Amino acid sequence: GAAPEGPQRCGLIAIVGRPNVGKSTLLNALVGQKVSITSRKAQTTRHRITGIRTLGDTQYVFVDTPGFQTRHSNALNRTLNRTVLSSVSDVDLVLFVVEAGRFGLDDAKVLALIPPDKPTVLVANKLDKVVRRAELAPWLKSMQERHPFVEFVPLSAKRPDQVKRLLEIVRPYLPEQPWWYEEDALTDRSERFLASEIVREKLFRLTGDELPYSSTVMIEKFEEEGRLRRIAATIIVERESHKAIVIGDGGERLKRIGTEARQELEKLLDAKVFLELWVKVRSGWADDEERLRSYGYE
Ligand code: GDP
Ligand code: K
Ligand code: MG
Repeated sequence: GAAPEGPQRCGLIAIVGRPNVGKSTLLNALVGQKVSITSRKAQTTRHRITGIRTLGDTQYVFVDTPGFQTRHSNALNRTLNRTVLSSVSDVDLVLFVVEAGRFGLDDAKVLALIPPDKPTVLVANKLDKVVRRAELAPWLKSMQERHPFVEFVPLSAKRPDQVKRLLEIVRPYLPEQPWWYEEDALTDRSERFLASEIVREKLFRLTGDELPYSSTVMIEKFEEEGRLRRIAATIIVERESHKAIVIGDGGERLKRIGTEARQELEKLLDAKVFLELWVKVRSGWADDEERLRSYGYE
């Protein structure tokens, strides 16, 4: 619909938390469409993703971050941590996401990165998994003592009504200023980037725990001809044995990755998609800062 009369509101909101608390799921629910890939694997989100939602007089610009990495120390993880740190400094509000009823060492390490004077909402996600509801109130009280949170919001990122309430809670924290994006914008990332992310999501989902997180996807070709996209992508793995896993018996798995990625891209880009997939072995890429830069990890 048309923009409302009166001043517009617009602001930047960072979504932070340890891996797997549901940040990307929450971002997609806040935006109302998938802009960030999700999976049960801990290092699914590697880039800063912007998701945009315009509702009434307010434009919400969300930044999804890779989870803060605490376990391994290689070049990829150091790069991910720098991305988390830089995303918190210039935002209007932080959504600090945890699993409702839980607060561990990995959560504490991320919370320690948030300056106390930065308005921060505690989002207690996965409420649907909390069995003992009576224990939630004392747990919330204990969280209140850990950090000067401005709001406490228990919810499930999979419940649209509860996510809508979070939007209402966030609204007053955003400044009155003109919108930065078109009313119907969803993300500031390119179609090319979305294509590599969707292929990576299908790769992770269809290989499960067999494939280490260090595999990645490069887009070799992205051509636009009206409502048609011709895309060629290479899946890069560290070993020959990983290549065999990705390809699967008689090429079955690679075919499925390609089919699922193509179907989802056609929905997302609203276009017909031709997708070509290749698999290459490059050992040690996750340890090589120079090479990471060439793959687009700033
Ligand atoms: P991230 O690493 O913090 O971005 O987490 P993801 O968004 O990738 O989610 C990690 C896992 O938690 C996925 O399997 C999600 O489906 C699951 N998840 C996210 N939100 C919820 C929730 O509200 N309830 C339940 N039961 N699972 C959730
Ligand atoms: K994840
Ligand atoms: Mg994520």
